[in-house]
Amino acid sequence: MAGITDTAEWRRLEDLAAARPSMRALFDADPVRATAYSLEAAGLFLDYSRNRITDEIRNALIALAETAGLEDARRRLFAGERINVTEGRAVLHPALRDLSGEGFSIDGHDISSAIVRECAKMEAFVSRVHAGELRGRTGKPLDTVVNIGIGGSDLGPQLAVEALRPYWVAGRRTIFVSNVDGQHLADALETLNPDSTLFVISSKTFTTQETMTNAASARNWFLSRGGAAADIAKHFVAISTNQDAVRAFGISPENLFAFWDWVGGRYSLWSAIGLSIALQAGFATFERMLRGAHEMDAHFRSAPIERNMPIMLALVGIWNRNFEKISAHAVLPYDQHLARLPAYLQQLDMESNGKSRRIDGAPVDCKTGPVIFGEPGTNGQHAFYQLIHQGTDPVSSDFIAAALSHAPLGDHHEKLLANFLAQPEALMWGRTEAEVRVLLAKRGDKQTDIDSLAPHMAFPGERPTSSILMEKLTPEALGALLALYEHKIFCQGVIWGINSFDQWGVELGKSLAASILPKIARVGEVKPASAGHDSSTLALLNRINAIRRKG
Ligand code: G6Q
Repeated sequence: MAGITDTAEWRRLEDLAAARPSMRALFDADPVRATAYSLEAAGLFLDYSRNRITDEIRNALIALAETAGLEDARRRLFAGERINVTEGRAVLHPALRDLSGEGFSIDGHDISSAIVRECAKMEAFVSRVHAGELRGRTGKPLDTVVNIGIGGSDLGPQLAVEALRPYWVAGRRTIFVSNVDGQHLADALETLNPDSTLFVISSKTFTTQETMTNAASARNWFLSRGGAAADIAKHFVAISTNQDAVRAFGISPENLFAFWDWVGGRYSLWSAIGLSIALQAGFATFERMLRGAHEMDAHFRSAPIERNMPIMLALVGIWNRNFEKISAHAVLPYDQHLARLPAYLQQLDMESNGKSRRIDGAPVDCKTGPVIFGEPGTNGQHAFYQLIHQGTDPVSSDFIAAALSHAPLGDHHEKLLANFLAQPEALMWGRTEAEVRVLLAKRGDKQTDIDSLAPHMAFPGERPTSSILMEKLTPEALGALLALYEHKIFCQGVIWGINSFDQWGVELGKSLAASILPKIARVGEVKPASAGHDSSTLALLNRINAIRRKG
């Protein structure tokens, strides 16, 4: 099967890239460029004008998407076809946010009614906890939730809980425990009262080592603090697709919230995995987030390519990755409540598109997903932005902000927004050495100082950025933003010809440590020298065991 790089559209883009004008030139030539290169959808505004894209390049990118069969792939996704071919699964997270409860099926079997049923179960549970109808073993209200999960069963709920802080139900708190490092759970347990804590064990498979270890330790802690086995039902619930494993853990079916194999882990915050979100911010808030995502789904499904926000964001990414040859992409939310967005998108993007095989098993013929990193603005400005401005490898970036703040404190938000606007401008225009010399002369520097400083203070510019603006970080805006990125990543996967929905690298991680675990000594235990590993692993293992022997 021919790859995407064999197409005339790809070659055309390579030709266009070789002669692409600078951004400075594009902005100088067109005073309304920002209008022509921006879009609005589902309460979000996207300005992608600060990329080295001309009308011709944009048309060629659209042609590339058409050649790659993007519209048909989108249809197949929403039709519930088993597009995750290596796992034989459909990919229907959009069905979870269709509150009308209609229209989604797999192989002719309706799935929407099961979604509606599970949603109603979640809603009833959340309202009974909030009303104090469901209480702990001693009759105390359950005011604290500990979400035990990892990866997709942790990052999404954690991001949303933080992002929705202004909507929190008074008097409630949620703690996330993910790492198998016992310190993570121990730190959380230190702050907990077992009588008022609800443990939410979130695991699609209910076999993940970290989650099962943390869940078992949490249960032991609960039992050692006066809880009886019969009290487990009041303090532990599970969210999983694996009913048998949940039952074997000791959680009854009434306390199990189900989801399905067609919900990928990193796309699961819209399912019952969002229970922690609803418990912290209210079910109505959770529903508003679903509604925002649904609005983006509806836009993605129907808007023509050139007006389609996820597709255009994907095409800009393809341009930067494959034709500008940029291998790192920064996610820069100018919003403290979106502090976990970079980590969330790191998983969503790198786990989905960090692939080097095409769907048909052949090696890919082009670069795929970039390295994603980021921190909230303005913090990042005082740290890694230096490399984005003046490093040897160009980096592309997404700047994200809300025009209105939930915390209108003094002039903080104006200052935040000023930075949100200033950085992309500086990254694009840069500053020539001649401009620096004028600046330094104006401030009265000596000629010798000007000569030595000017090269250091010059910036190359031409660093591509896209800006995403929302009115306010509402549940709807959050939902739309996350759905925007989900669809963007899907579109890029289609163009690169890869399966964005499997994760064999993660599966490897899940099995690798298992063979080494029995060889690690418990503190004070003498373990004979181990074999069967390379000399590096062996030396480290023996050193670890020697230290642990001494205790
Ligand atoms: C997500 C990945 C991965 C997964 C975790 C947790 O798409 O598959 O991050 O979410 O490994 O898996 P469980 O939910 O099965 O515990």
